[in-house]
Amino acid sequence: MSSKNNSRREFIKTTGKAGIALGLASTVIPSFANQLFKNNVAGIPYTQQPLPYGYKDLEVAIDALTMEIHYTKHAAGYAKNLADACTSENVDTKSVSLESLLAKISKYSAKMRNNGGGHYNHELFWQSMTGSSGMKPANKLADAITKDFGSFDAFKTQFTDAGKNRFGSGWAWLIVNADKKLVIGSTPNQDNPLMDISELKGIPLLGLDVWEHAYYLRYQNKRPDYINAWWNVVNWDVVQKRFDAAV
Ligand code: MN3
Repeated sequence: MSSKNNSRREFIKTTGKAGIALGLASTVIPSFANQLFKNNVAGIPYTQQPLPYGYKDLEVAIDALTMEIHYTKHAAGYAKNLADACTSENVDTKSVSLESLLAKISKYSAKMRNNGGGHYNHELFWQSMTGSSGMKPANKLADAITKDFGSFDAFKTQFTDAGKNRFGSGWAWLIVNADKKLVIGSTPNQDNPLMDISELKGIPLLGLDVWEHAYYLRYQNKRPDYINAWWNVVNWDVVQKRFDAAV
């Protein structure tokens, strides 16, 4: 066969790959969400789940009264309003995962956006904390943190800054982006990186609530003190599982 044909074949192969790469850019969030399920990381259910610890168990970082009000009032409110929005906007919660709903949130109401995000973010937040304080990342996640941020301390500083500098209410995030890299960022209000309207896009591994309701009773205006204490209650086993599923 002539080399001309071969090079044409090469060309088709290459442009074909480029096309797939371009396609991935727009569908990366739903496929990442599906990836989580494939790897047996459970999606976040539409209903509020029991806390994996008691209200008092995170005292080293968050006081029991804040935990109780946060879980039974704020977060419960998001779950209830999400259920209402799903009813009025005809979302079949048995066939549509919360992750894929969030990936198309621009098609729904502001109520769905605020409460779908609010519910998802809080469920992830509760899961990502533990009463066994002082854990650290291990294995592949520890390696990736060192690779993408330089060191664990550099990562912590960058994440802490993302939370400190989020103006008003919102969340700081560690995510895996479309290139399977670890990225730190923040979102306003109850938005999150799964949402198609979010500037920061990827699979959330770890999220920190920096709304005042999350810390005001103990820390008042001192958000950085809350963030510094919060590092002691991060459940790195959970973050590791989400990382393993996302890459
Ligand atoms: Mn909150």
